Amino acid sequence: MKDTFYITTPIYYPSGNWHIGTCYTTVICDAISRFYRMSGKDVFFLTGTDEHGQKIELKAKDAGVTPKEYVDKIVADLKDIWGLLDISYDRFIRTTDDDHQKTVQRIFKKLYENGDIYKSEYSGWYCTPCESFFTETQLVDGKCPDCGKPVTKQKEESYFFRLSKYADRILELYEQNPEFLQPKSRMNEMINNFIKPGLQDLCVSRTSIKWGVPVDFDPNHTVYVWIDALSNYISALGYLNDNKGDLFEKFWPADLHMTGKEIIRFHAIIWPAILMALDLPLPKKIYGHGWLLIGGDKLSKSKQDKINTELTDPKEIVARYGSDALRYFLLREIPFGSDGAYSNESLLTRINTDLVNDLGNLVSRTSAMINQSFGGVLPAPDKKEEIDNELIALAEGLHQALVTDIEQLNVPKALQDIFKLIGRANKYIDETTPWVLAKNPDLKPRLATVLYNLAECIRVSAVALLPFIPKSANVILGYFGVDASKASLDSIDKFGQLTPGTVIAKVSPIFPRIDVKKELVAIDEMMIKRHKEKQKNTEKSADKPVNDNKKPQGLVDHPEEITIDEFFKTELRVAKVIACEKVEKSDKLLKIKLSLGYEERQVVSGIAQYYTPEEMVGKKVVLVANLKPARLRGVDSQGMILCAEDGNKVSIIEPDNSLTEGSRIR
Ligand code: ME8
Repeated sequence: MKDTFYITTPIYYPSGNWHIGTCYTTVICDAISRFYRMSGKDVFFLTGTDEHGQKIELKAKDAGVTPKEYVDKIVADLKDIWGLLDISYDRFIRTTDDDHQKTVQRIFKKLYENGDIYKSEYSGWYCTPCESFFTETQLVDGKCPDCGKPVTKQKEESYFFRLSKYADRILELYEQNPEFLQPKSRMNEMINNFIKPGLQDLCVSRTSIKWGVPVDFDPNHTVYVWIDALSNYISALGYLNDNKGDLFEKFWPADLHMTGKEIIRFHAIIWPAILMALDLPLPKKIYGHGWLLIGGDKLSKSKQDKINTELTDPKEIVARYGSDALRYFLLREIPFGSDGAYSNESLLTRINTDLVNDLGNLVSRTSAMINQSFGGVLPAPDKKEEIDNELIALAEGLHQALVTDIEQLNVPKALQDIFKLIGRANKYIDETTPWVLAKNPDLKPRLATVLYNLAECIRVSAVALLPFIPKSANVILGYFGVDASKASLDSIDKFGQLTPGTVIAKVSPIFPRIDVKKELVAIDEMMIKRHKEKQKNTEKSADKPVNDNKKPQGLVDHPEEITIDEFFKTELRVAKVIACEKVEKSDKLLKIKLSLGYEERQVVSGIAQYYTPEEMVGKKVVLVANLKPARLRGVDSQGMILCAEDGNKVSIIEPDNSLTEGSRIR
């Protein structure tokens, strides 16, 4: 029987637009799954969505649809994204799936019958309009954090899970299995911040939330979030299910639960305690990875609306650069276990440097030379030289290096190791100078050896790349006559597997080169335009005039009328430019430092084509001082400078120079 490997992602909340942070965990799990499948293991890769709870209930209400209708749409979108990114999951579980809900009810009942769940009272701050409980720390100025209305102290009958009972066993688990929770630092965090201060029993049902799995023996109660969500890892395998096959026996315990670091506590404390209470084996490893950051902040569903010129929509990135470019970036750029920064520039640079220059060039140069010198037919190698042995040794050692990297879950290191071979092969071209060999017919046997070795390096690298960038690796192998669907990792243990005589077509560029400077400008313009349109639309829908046909008519497109109070919402102030420079790699943007007298501000303005930094310094300008902060090309902007636009001319509005900095303009 094959070795098995069971790997899971968190199940995601379908509560907003998907972004590349969500893709990060799933792409890593996909690469690991593919790697182990290619190593001959029987892999089960689970991902899915966590669809219950109050947040979804409220969002659906706002959208005027049922919770199920609301999540169906967002879940379908996530499945589309997984399709685009070639995610090879074995099951996509939804907590609204019937079999999952049945299992959750049975788990709840079993825990109740065992005495691990008991009925008591939950006490907290209740907001009547939102029908929600909040803890003391969740309140904002003592009021509801959602609607800002007053809250009252209330009690609700609830079921509780005896988490406190399991504290010692969890500590024992950590001691006996130092590999259980990784990276290692996370274990100390769990012990010192949560277990040592004392675990509290956990509230696991609510009567105030209806969108959830009903407790079947007490239907006033709904199973509350974490028992529902965490159970997906066993319900997906058919645990406590009438129609279960052999998946649970085959794959449980999980080999790896991969999660973001913010939900490690639930996976490393609550989940093991639930499993202990159910008398089930514990997962072998839990890994809490770091976050994808934009401008220092965690990329999240709720922050996506902030004005920003970074691309965060996976569909858009895939449409512009292809799925493998995004997969490669996520797998390679972010140091595993730590946080990593995302910017358009880092994405484009990574694509150009590694995929276009290193990999793309190696493949196109080699195929072009085989076409030029051997009519597109792979020649048989002749005698080996010392330099060949070094290259071959590196290629033959790659598989083992990757096994270690993936065992340690160090995916970026695995890619570094593959690109070490690709880099070495490119250097081998420079050292062996095949274009010189091609000029001398006596050196044809040597040329054949060099080109054969290069083709072999491409085969080895492309097979090794299949788990990470499956589409492109597949295409490259196709050019070299290898059937990727049958390629195993063992096939790269031995150099010299390509058959001489194989026809090798001239490769068209696998990854088109990107003009980074131009592309960054294009993205900035597109994103700024999009934000403006969005703003316009929200303004329009928020404040529809009662009598639309009273709008002034004429050649100029007049915006809607506003009241004086609305106008005064805009805080306009006189500001003095105290420093100014161009935003790096942008033709249009200036970074301007302003003094308001009482404070300094930094503003990014698209006026570089009309004013030089030198011209700007010393000018008095009108600043929109209460504009939401934005990030343009990775630079923070805290306001906007007023300009007049006249055809192609743009001119700054300059208040009288004698006006004091910070003066209010009305
Ligand atoms: O927490 N960088 O769902 P969720 C890296 N339903 N990873 C990120 C990320 C970022 N900026 N943003 C999100 C939940 N993620 C619960 C989980 S599991 C039983 C229940 C990834 O939609 C990361 O894996 O908030 C994180 O843990 C997960 O999305 C959180 O997704």
